[in-house]
Amino acid sequence: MPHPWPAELAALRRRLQDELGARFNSVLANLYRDGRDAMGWHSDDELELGPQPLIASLSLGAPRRFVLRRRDDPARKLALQLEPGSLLLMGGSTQRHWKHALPRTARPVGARINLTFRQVQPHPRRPPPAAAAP
Ligand SMILES: O=C(O)CCC(=O)C(=O)O
Repeated sequence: MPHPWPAELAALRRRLQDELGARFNSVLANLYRDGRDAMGWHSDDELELGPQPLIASLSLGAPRRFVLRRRDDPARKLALQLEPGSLLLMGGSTQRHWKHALPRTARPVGARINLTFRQVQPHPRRPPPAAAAP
């Protein structure tokens, strides 16, 4: 259920839009209370995000490790430490080719909030079905 933009989030959105020259009409907030809260492997590849979504991911609170792995070769991995105040941009075909996750950690870590700004298309078009062979 969509909510109106609170003033603080609206201000952040304006700043991101100005800096990045992009539009965002939704923000998803994740709260990780401690190292036991985590996000499993996934791609943000929902139809309503379009084929090449730009996702602007702002980290607040405790630093956490963020990992990516290729969908076609899961042994190919990248790891980033997301520091408080950092902005991670995922654009182009990142979601098509990579999955990402925020793993659990046994280290004692405090709470973290992650805000991901996205542009959701209200009436996404499905790609046309592949043409049948003659
Ligand atoms: O908390 C993070 O940095 C990851 C969040 C995430 O993967 C998502 O919202 O899709």
